[in-house]
Amino acid sequence: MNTNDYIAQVDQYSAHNYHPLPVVIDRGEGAWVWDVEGKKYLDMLSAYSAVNQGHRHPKILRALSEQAAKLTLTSRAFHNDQMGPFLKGLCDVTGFERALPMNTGAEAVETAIKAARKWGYEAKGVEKGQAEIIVCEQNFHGRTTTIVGFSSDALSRDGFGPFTPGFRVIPYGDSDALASAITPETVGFLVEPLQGEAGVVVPPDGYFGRCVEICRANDVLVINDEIQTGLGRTGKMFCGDWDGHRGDIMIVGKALGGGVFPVSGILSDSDIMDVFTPGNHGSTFGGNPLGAAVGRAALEVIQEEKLADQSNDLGQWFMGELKSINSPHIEEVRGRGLMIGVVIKDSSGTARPFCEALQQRGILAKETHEQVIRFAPPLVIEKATLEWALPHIAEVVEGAAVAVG
Ligand code: IF1
Repeated sequence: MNTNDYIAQVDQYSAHNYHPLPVVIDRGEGAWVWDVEGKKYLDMLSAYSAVNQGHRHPKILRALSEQAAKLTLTSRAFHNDQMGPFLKGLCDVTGFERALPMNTGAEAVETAIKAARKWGYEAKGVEKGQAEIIVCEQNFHGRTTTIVGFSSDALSRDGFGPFTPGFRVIPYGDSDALASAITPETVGFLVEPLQGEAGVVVPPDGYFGRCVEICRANDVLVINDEIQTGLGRTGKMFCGDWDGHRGDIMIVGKALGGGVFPVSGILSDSDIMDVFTPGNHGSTFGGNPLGAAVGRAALEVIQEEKLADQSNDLGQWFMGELKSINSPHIEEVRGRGLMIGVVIKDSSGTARPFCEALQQRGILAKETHEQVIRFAPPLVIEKATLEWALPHIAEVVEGAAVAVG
């Protein structure tokens, strides 16, 4: 079978819930992937920052195969020998007292919402059923009906109601709006310290820190969604570290699974985590030994290879190079570390044709929200690789607005 055969098969048998680039990948190594015709591509998406450590990192694969040879799943009805060491490592890295392991990011976000609500009733004294959580416009926290219910993106929410009550939406980046929105029923503020899906939206300097102070002053929990921004992506171990804060509940996922297994979770201290008691929350796979072994290796790789520093140093240089491209189509280049967005002017059409042109040159980048080309390569990428990519990116964005396919 060739590329078209695979795409036709997916077209026939899959739900049409994505519009992928017309490329069929069958191998990955580090920052590179190959298609079924053997063509090599630079991966500038990293599966939306779930492959920070690079494709098939040897240490992570070794952890996967060695654990798979012993034990993969027990459920939490029994203990296993991998979860404790994994959660200790996660608490050591994040500075929180406790962790609750889940699998996907959305599951971890839902877990954080439940924790904040229960804490609101039991610790803050909010009237049962009245808890409110503040979220931001253009948020992306996952695809469950509760989560899309507070999305401001019509595509994510239309047709999936009725939705869960108890959420209030405020503008992103405006800490005064947060202060004004808090009521006695507010139990939490759920926020991305840098918005990914919204198009790599960087808030004003100090925004996250100001929000932490406002929430602390009002007995409101900061629920910090680091699923995409965490684990080195923005040039610090966690994006909140740019403001010196990690929130009261921190949510992690994506790269925690090292690009080989879904691993997510929430971190907090005991005064919050103790709202969970035996039987009132859980999941079949959460804390499974295979994911735990992979999660330990995934964390070790990020620390041992200093991927946060690499992301910061390479990201600063790369963003500077992108900003120096003289293109009639670029509105703005923004981001932090190796989480970068190139905003295409409306007058130049959408970002999609530019991504298709990049694909022709062996670079896989994905548009987000129509106008933004997202550049988020694995953090193990070498500077020489980015130096190779830059002239290709420059030619694509300097050229005539690429014909709409
Ligand atoms: C899709 C977006 C990115 C996330 C943040 C929670 C989750 C995500 C900050 C949920 C997941 C993924 C989901 C995937 C594409 C991708 C995405 F475009 F959807 F928004 F990265 F920007 N918090 N983001 O970014 O984690 O349940 O997926 O494990 O749904 O298309 P998940």
